Amino acid sequence: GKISIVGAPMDLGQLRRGVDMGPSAIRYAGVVERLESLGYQVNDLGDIEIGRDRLTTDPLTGLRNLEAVVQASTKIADKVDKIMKEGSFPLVLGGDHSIAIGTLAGISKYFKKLGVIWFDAHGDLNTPETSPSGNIHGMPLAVSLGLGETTLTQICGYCPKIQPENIVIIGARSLDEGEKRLIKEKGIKVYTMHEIDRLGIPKVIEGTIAYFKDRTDGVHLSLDLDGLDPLYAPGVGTPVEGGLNYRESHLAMEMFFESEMITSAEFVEVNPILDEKNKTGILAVGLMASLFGESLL
Ligand code: DIR
Ligand code: MN
Ligand code: MN
Ligand code: MN
Repeated sequence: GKISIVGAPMDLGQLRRGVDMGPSAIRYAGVVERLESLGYQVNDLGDIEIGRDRLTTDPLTGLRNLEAVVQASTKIADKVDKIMKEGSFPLVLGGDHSIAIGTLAGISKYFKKLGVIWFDAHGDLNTPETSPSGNIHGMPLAVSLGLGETTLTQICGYCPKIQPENIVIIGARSLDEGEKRLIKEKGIKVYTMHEIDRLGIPKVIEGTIAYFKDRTDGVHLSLDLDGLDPLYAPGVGTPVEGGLNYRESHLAMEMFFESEMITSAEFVEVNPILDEKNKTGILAVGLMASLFGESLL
């Protein structure tokens, strides 16, 4: 198979500096060689250009760096669209999670019913009305559902990108009040850490795969490294205690590989400035290897 890697050095969706170096950290951890060793033809397309004009707050919506995020999202979408057209697997490296707005905009038109796995401590389901921060990285799942700021929901000229019944959130443990309301209102499937603790990760991933089986024709994996416990992924901007451990996360990736269901992926929020000797970048590459079939034997 063919994998096309694209870096999205985005840091405008939140306030911490350094997450724009995420793609470099992941490349330095050897992503290309690791995936090539599994037999893939890997094409690294380099980084998308992200505008540098920060610290603007949209007066109407309170959103930070809105203009620049809209422009970058459009570029990400165009790049991912090209990759899809060529029949290659898009693997996007973040960058903060606002890049998912562009990724999903580029991908979803290739599917009738695209499924999305949102692996994250957070729901990223805020709108300008419910956001406690004004940070767009807390909004990409809502935006993809067509909720919130129009210039974001209308990227690529169509809206919505996904349907609420085709989403599974895994690892949630820090949901804002407005996000909880939206989850209940739309009936979004969520495995919080509570369900993960009760069921165990094998049942959770089997449940996710079974849920997608008949209702989707492709599945995008959007993996925020803060879904893992900060013990294993310290290099993230908004760490939350009580996350998935190392083997649970790898097992999830291994089971997704076995399902043959995943059609695109992104790994986000790697921040080398907050990291310990690139631990989180190295972890991300290991998880990608498991997702693409690296086995223990
Ligand atoms: C919070 C944090 N829910 C917000 N979100 C984060 O600002 O909307 N998402 N960190 O990854
Ligand atoms: Mn996130
Ligand atoms: Mn998160
Ligand atoms: Mn985050």
